[in-house]
Amino acid sequence: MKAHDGMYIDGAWRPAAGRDVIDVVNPADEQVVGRVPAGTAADVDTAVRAARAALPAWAATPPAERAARLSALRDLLDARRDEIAETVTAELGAPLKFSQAVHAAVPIAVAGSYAELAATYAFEEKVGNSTVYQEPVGVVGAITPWNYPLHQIVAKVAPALAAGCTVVVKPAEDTPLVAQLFAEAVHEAGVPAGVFNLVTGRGPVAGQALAEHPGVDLVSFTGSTAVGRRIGAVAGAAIKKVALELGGKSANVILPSADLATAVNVGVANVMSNSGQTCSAWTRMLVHRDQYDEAVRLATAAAAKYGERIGPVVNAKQQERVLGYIEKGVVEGARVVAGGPEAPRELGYYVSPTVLADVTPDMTVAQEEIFGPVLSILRYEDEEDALRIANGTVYGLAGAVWAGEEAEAVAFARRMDTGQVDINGGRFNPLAPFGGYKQSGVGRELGAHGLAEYLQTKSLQF
Ligand code: TXE
Repeated sequence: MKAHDGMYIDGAWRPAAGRDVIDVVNPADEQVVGRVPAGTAADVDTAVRAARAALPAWAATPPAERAARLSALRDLLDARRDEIAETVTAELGAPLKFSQAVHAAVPIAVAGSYAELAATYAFEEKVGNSTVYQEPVGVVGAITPWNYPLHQIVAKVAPALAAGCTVVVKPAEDTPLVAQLFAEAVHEAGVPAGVFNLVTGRGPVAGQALAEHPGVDLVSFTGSTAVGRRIGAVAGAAIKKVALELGGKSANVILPSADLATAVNVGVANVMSNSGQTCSAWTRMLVHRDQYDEAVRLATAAAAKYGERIGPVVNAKQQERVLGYIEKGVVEGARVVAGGPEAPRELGYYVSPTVLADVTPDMTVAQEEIFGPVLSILRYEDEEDALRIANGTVYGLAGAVWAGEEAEAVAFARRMDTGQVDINGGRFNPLAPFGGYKQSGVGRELGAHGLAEYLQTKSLQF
């Protein structure tokens, strides 16, 4: 794969300050597919200075012009969608079809949505005898994970640019190649030098330096709860703004009136998608006790179909972690009805699509984020019990409710402590705000709510 051996800073590819490099490995066959520089605090500092210098002019650029750059960016990503899909497949191991349909298509849609929002958003409004302005927060430090590598970058950069902010991105170590491709597209789109900067590197070095840099006004982070907590603490101490999109343990609540087979099949597909590496995945399926055995039978059959179809997990560490969780589930009394804790292949970091039955709410597999193709099926007695179980984790990112009548599902969803719920399957909406209740995070991404994270409010009274 094509890889740059420098950092994209201030409108050009520049040599890294240090010599450390990161080998990018395809988790499907363990082959090295590229090599990028591992940035240090010095690279981060250069990038943040470039972003600061570019801020006044970009913040003063009319929203229509910012929209035009985003529109050009959307079109450039669209023109390179095959290359995006191939790159994500090479560094994440995702099947090519999935990379095309999701890893390439979703960020293009999100970039398009922000091109429109930048042009139409009310950056100025009258409230009584005041004029209220929405102004850019300033320099954004964006730290992104590997699970949806391009989407995670676009979901931060597009609203930040729409708002008039300038950005430094530190992408995940495992997936820096598509980040470099994105930097090329930003450049070709005519975004002025310094408005967008990319520093590849390791989390505890480059990521930490970015989060701690005094020239950064807002840290937008997506990743593990442990690192998010740390970033939140650093930002809190500096009274810096922060947006955190962290883990999830979302419930898929199948009410007795639902079409059981559809709910189970879609539920299994949701968890296996991207090999389970989705923070919003419906990893806990909640089924009424009278339908429990049938649901387990349906889920077992559904999981069997994914055997050869899903990709690996991202690296050896994640594979070990996911298999360890399955083992722990067994030790704590869960019953494996599909897959299991053995690695299915010699080569590549694969995990078998796994379904655990007889899972109870207190088990580790029902409480902690596994981030692999592992579904836990839990039994509930009645609706109140289902709600208690659904709300009974520290997380609150997403979820699903299935019922015969939409109104019944909506009434249940309104009582869930979670940021996003799909009703009878739902459909992806790039304008719908996405983010967590409780320990799933702070702030929202996507749509107008995502744009608002990058704005601060000023009022003038007359
Ligand atoms: O995450 P990290 P990891 C969850 C998921 C997964 C677990 C571990 O449960 O199993 O996290 O994944 C950067 N200062 N999610 O270890 O380390 C890092 O370089 C600043 C959920 O890969 O949090 C990368 O760019 N930055 C999730 C980013 O943080 C630091 C997506 C995320 O990596 C840093 C991914 C530090 N000290 C994992 N340490 C979601 N919410 O979607 C690391 N980073």
